[in-house]
Amino acid sequence: MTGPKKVAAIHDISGLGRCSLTVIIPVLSAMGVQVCPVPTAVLSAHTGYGEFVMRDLTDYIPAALSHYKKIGTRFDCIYSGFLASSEQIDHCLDFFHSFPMALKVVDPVMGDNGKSYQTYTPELCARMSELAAVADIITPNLTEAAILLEEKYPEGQVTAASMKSWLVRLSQKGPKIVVITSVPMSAGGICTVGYDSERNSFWKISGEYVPISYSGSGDMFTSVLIGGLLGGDSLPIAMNRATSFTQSTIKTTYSYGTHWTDGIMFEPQLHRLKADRELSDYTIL
Ligand code: PXL
Repeated sequence: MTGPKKVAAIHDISGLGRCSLTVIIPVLSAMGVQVCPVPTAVLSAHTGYGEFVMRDLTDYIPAALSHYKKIGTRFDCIYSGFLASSEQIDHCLDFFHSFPMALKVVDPVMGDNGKSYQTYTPELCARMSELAAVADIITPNLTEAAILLEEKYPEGQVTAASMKSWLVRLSQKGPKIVVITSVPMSAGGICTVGYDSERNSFWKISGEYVPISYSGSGDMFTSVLIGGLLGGDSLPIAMNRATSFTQSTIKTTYSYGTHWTDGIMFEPQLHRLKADRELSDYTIL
């Protein structure tokens, strides 16, 4: 009766490289969720290209928020990701505080493979914990989890015990649910690990190792996770849905041999995210 769930997605839009809004909009739309993009920056290509042009939209975010508040917009979820300046932390906090009923999801986008992204200043990384503190759910990759905890990035494989301790320590910063992606576990494979602090339950989804890390994988994972949770999935089912879709699109991409900066070739598989049943089988009376 209420129509699709509505998500305000506070992320950049990058022309080349399939990440952030160019992944989030198609993925959530395919899952029957409406995306209201709140762009943090426009880039000709994501930062992994090394050379790109960028327009910072820091001023735009509070203006858009005022507009949405003025017209009484309601969001079911606020989902933040790649930010262009440390002031945007304050703007995201304003968004979260303005819609207290919305599910607050923070993907603390800061880096990958042990390194922070080119445009991320130490101040922006340091302030990311402020967003994590007000979130219901955070979805760092292993690099971002290490930055949030001020830990060294673990080279090589990690144990289940150390990941459990990281999950608990991250949730003690505020979020009820913590999901860490791209975790090379000593038991084998690349895993997604999750913790629900209210139930004190820990989950692990195992994935196969693929020797390339494509841009936008984290955006895809968190978007499918949100689509699943808004559709009623339990946490482990949403984690499973997000891990298996991301993994299978990564494997498709790998088979074509494209460069990692091109991102995940998800277009051929997008239909798999749609509802099982087409809901257009009515007539007008
Ligand atoms: O997927 C993370 C991401 C989002 N947006 C931009 C990026 C990256 C990672 O490189 O550069 C602009």
